[in-house]
Amino acid sequence: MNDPPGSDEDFMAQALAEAARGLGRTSPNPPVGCVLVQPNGSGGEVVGRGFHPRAGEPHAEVFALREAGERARGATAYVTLEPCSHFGRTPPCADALMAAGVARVVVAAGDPNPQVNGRGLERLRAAGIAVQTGVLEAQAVRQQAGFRARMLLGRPFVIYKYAMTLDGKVAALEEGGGSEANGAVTGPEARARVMGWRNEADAIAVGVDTLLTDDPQLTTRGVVGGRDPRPVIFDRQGRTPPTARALRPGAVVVTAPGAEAPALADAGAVLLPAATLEEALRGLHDLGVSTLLLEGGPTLASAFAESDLIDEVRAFIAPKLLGAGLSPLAGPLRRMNAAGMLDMYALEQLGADILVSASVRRV
Ligand code: AOF
Ligand code: ZN
Repeated sequence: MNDPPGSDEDFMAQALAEAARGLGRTSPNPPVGCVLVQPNGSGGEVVGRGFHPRAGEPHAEVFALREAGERARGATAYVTLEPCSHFGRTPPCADALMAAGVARVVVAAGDPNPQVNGRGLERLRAAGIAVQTGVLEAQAVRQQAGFRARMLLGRPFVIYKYAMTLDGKVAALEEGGGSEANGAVTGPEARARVMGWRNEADAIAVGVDTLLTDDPQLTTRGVVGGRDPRPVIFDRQGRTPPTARALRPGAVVVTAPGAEAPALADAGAVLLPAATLEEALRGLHDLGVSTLLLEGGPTLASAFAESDLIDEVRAFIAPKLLGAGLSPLAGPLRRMNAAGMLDMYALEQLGADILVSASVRRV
């Protein structure tokens, strides 16, 4: 947040921070934030803020307009997503902004929903409102990645997270390479960051081998007001023990078609038979999963990468050497695909570890 105070970027950064409060809670809707600003001599005064808390509830703009009341008249609205123009579960936000007398609307990213897709902006312009788009667009697109994948790809956005040593190993050979092994690779700051991601993801995926080795809880710990992502276990033959800690109600077990796992259904799991990873992701999409955090291990991640189903990589690098061990991907990427070429968008030090964030450019 190094944007000059009072600039469009500064207020949009505040709107993005508002939107972030809804992350992991809004699916199938996007996380959206809105800040209303009354221009004054020194850049402007924030008169209303809002975010979309969950599907079925009012949109971000409505909460911000409620807070601003009469002070919305003549204000500038900073919205992280194009205001909607359609009657969905809620009425159009473009109309609400117009009715409140907002003078200018600044938008970060367009809404790819075919019911909106530019019509919100058109409506505002037609009403004589000054409209500007593309402010902090890259950040907004990343924040809305799950929703955008839902709309544009018909599947969840997949983030592969792993932690490796300086010599590129995620676990010693005899270990499973799962989440517990990762916990041992990095320090507490990296661990806390992962908990933040779990809080923001709709679902978290592991392979059954990781589950059998580590019995991970796959919960969010140490985040104030945090919620747990939905566990998804890739387990073709239904080998998941019904007593596994991750098998809380709503957990999904992806099996091969025809695999029998009555004990897992009794334990409250949702069985999702799928012949391919694409089919599994379509099933998760239908269950309302927009962002999927892939946490292990290398065999499952390789299968995703081979099918070009990894959209982003978040890799921790710890200053340790391990010698022989497992790599983040178990097999070769036999054919070059989008997942083979990534754009690094952030590089951070967290405690003693480095975090590299890189996304796949698909369009
Ligand atoms: C906005 N502001 O805060 C959000 C928007 O069923 P509804 O009425 O909730 O509409 C959902 C659609 O509205 C969703 O697919 C997306 O296109 C847009 N979400 N729009 O102006 C918001 N959450
Ligand atoms: Zn709306």
